[in-house]
Amino acid sequence: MSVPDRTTVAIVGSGPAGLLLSHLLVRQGIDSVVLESRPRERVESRQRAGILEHGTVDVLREIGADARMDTQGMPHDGFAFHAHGEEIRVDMAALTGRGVMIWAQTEVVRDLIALRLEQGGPLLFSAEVSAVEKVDGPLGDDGQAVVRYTHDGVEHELHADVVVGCDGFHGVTRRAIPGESVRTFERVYPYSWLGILADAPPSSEELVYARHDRGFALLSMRSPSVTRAYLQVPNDTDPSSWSHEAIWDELEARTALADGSFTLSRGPITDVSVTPMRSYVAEPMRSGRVFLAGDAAHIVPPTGAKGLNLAVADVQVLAEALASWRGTGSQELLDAYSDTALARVWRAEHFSWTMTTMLHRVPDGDPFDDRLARSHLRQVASSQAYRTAIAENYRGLPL
Ligand code: RFL
Ligand code: PHB
Repeated sequence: MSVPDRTTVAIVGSGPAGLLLSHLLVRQGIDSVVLESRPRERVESRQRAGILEHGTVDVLREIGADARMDTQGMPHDGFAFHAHGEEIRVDMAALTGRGVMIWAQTEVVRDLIALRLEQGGPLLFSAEVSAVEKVDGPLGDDGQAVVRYTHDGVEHELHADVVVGCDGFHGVTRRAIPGESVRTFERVYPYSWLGILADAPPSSEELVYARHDRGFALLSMRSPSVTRAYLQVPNDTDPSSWSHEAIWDELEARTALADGSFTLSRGPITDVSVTPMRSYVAEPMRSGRVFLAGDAAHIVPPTGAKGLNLAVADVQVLAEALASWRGTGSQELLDAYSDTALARVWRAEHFSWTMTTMLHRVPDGDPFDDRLARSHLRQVASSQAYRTAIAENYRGLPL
C-alpha cells in the first residue's frame, strides 16, 4: 500500500477508536493515514469487549459496518445481578426504551479494517510510531506535526495538520504531550479478572453479574455456542495456576441462586487470560496539534462495559469538530473537544467504579466496604428508580 508523507489527520493506532475515526473522516471528505504497530492478524484476534451501547450500534450502521452485526450480533434487552444468591433483573428496554448489542470487539475491528482496505486505506500494519514531534503550534497553514514511524525496517516521517493518538493506554502519543500540561487521575484495584472463552452455550439468555462471598463472576457470551466468562482473582494471578475444572467450579459457586434454579453449562475452555483493573484519566485530551481518544486518554475497569463505547463516543465528537474546522475554518468545536469528551468520560468512570465496587469483594478487605456493597445491591433490588439509573448508564447516555 502506498502511504503519503503528508495528510490532514495522522491517526496512531488501529483499535476501534482509530479505525472508526478514519471512517467518519472519509464521510466528511477529510483525508487521514492510520498507522498501526501490530500485524493485522494480531489486531483482529485480541479478545476484549463484548457489549455495544445502542449509540455505538447506530454509528456502525451509519458507516456501513452493520451487515454481520445485524445477522450475528445478539440484541439484549436486559441483564441480571446474582447478589449473594438472589436474582435482580435490570430490564433496560422496559426502563429506558433501548437495550445493548452483544457483538465482539474482534468482529467490529475485523469489519472496520475490511471496509477501510476496500476503500483503499491508507491503513498500514506493522508500522510502529516512535515519536510525535512539533506538537505545539497553531492548526492550518503555519506548520504541521511530525509522526516518526518504522515499517519493514525503514524509518519514515508523516507530516499532519492534526495527530490523533488512538494508540491505547501504552501508546506513545500521550507521552508527546508536555508533562506539565497534563493532569492524570488513577485508581488501581486490588483484584484482576481471569477471563475465559469456552465452547459452551450461554447458561442464560442474558448476562449475569454475580457478587458472592468468594468474589465477583460474570457470565457473558460471544454466540449461541460460545461462552465468555470472568472471575475475580488476586492481582498477578498466573492463568495456568487454574485448572479448567476449578474455573468452572468457581463460576458455578459464585453464580448459583439460593433456590437452586440456575444451572451453569460447561464445555471445553479454549482461551484463558488475566486482566488487571484500572481507572485512569488524562486531562486535557488535547495539546496543540495532538488530540487523544479512547484508551490513550482514559481507562475504565471492564465491569461497566464502557471502554470500547467511550472510545467510539470520543471519535464521534472529534470527527464532528474536525469537519466543522475544515468546513468553516472555525476551531470552536476543536477547542471544546476535551471538555465535551471528558464530561462523558467522567460519567463512565463513575459508573464503572460504582459497578466495580458494588460487585467485587476484597478477601480480608474492610468489612465496612462489604456492608456498603450489600446495602447498595439491596437498593438495586428494591428501587425501580435506582435500576433505571443503572440501565440508562449501561445502555449508554446520548452524545
Ligand atoms: P486499543 O483497542 O487498545 O487500540 C490501540 C491500538 O494502538 C496500537 N498502538 C500503536 N500503533 C502504532 N504505534 C504505536 N506506538 C502504538 N502503540 C499502540 C495498538 O497495537 C492497538 O491496536 O484502544 P482503543 O481503540 O482506544 O479502544 C479501546 C478498547 O479496546 C477498550 O476500551 C475495550 O476493549 C475495553 N473493554 C470493554 N469495553 C467495552 O466497551 N465493553 C466491554 O464489554 C469491554 N470489555 C474491555 C473488556 C477490555 C478488556 N481488556 C482486555 C482490557 C474486557 C476486557 C477483558
Ligand atoms: C464481555 O462480554 O467480554 C464483557 C461483557 C460485559 C462486561 C465486560 C466484558 O461488563
